[in-house]
Amino acid sequence: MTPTITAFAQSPDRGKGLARDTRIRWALEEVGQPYNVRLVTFSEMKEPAHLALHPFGQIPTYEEGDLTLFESGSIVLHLAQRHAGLLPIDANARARAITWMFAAVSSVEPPILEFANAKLLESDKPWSKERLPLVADRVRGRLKQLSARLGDSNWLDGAFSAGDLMMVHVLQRIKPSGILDEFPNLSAYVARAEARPAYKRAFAAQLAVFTGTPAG
Ligand code: GTB
Repeated sequence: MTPTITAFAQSPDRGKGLARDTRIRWALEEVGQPYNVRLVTFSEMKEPAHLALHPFGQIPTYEEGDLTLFESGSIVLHLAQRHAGLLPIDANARARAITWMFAAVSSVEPPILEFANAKLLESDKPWSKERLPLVADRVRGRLKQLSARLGDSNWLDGAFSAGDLMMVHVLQRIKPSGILDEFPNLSAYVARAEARPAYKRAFAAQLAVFTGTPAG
């Protein structure tokens, strides 16, 4: 059964691939699964039909037969567990790859989101100029640790995995700030992932929603 995901009808990032449906599209492309997309407006997301799928009225959601999921990490894990290509076979290596998925959403994404929100929602506040450097330094602190762990490896633990997919998508959100470039091995890591054909297909598909032209 072809799954259906939800995505922004009009993504605020104007097709830059930063909204979380891109993670799901990318995972689906990596495992070679076709999918349908239902586009939702901001007001539709808050209506009962969508709230039945997503308790917080957000995208993305995932529907496959009688299974409905929300939370991008859980959806990517579901795909990685059911299809080959995103998790190692070896049980310990698999557990480590899943650990990196959790690290992405619970250790790296929070300071990056704090920074994004500080820029987007607080820049008009009188204390913003003083606070933003502190928030940026918290991002740097976490990226420094991640950079040290990655070292000169291509991926976080052996072959590319769902852990890398989640981590790269989290890191992309901080790219426009220039902070990622302060860590050349992390910039190269993100660029390596963006060069994957599956990522390119996912990016093109979400961009096509914004431009209104079908992807390649
Ligand atoms: N923890 C959830 C998950 O991982 O799935 C978070 C889901 C989430 O934050 N969804 C956002 C949403 O639906 C879209 S992705 N927001 C609408 C709302 O809450 O009303 C977050 C996002 C939004 C915009 C940009 N951007 O413009 O760059 C990037 C990412």
